[in-house]
Amino acid sequence: MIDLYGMGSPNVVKIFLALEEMGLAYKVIPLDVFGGAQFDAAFLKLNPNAKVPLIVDHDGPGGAPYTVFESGAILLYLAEKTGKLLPREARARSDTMQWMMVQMTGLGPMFGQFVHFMRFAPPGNDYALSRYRTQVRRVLDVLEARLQDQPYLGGAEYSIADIATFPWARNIGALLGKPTEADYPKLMAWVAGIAARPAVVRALAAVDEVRARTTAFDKAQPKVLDRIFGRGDFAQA
Ligand SMILES: N[C@@H](CCC(=O)N[C@@H](CS)C(=O)NCC(=O)O)C(=O)O
Repeated sequence: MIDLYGMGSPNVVKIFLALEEMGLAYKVIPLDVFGGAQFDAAFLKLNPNAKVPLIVDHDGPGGAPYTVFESGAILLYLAEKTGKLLPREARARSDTMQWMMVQMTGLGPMFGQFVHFMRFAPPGNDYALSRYRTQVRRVLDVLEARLQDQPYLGGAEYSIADIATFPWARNIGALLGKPTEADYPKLMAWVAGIAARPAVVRALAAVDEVRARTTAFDKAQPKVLDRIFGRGDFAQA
């Protein structure tokens, strides 16, 4: 059994998608990030970095419980554990990791900053909004080009590279406010194909349940938001 600590954010959605696709038994432990629960002492013992997703695998290496945080590390851990969603052949395996890292280091952080300045920052951030929107679109262009000649980001097979990217890519219409089918036809077809997978349908239903059990970002206390974003009383510079 695997405990999954999280809420409904894209980095957590990745792990729901992987657990469902791999057929692993898991229990969801809602962690109320916008209520500040990531700063509780008990959770900080599991993840000193105070973020979700996090898993505790009660049947970890050597049969002992094992804790893993960071969504990319969790995806790799689960893929190694099950032998699924990460090809064995050396080139395909490395390709898959490379495209997963494009999400981890590019699309995720750039999208995260874009959403921060769009939703959470005080007004007057035209430079930041333009910079992060441009960077998001640059990475999306790279993904669109990749999908011109490969069905999946890693190559021939559905993999953890797709799982890492889908939770962000499925929201680009809402976030970028543009006719995305025209801009990203291959990417949007890839999103639609993944959204139709039975494991993805189950995972997104489970995400809706955890979302209903945790505080929505727009209901968060100002102090909790200040702490998450390192501003106000929590600013260090
Ligand atoms: N690089 C981390 C990012 C995790 C992350 O930023 N998690 C957010 C929710 S999506 C969180 O827990 N934020 C709480 C905080 O920053 O206090 C990963 O991929 O797991």
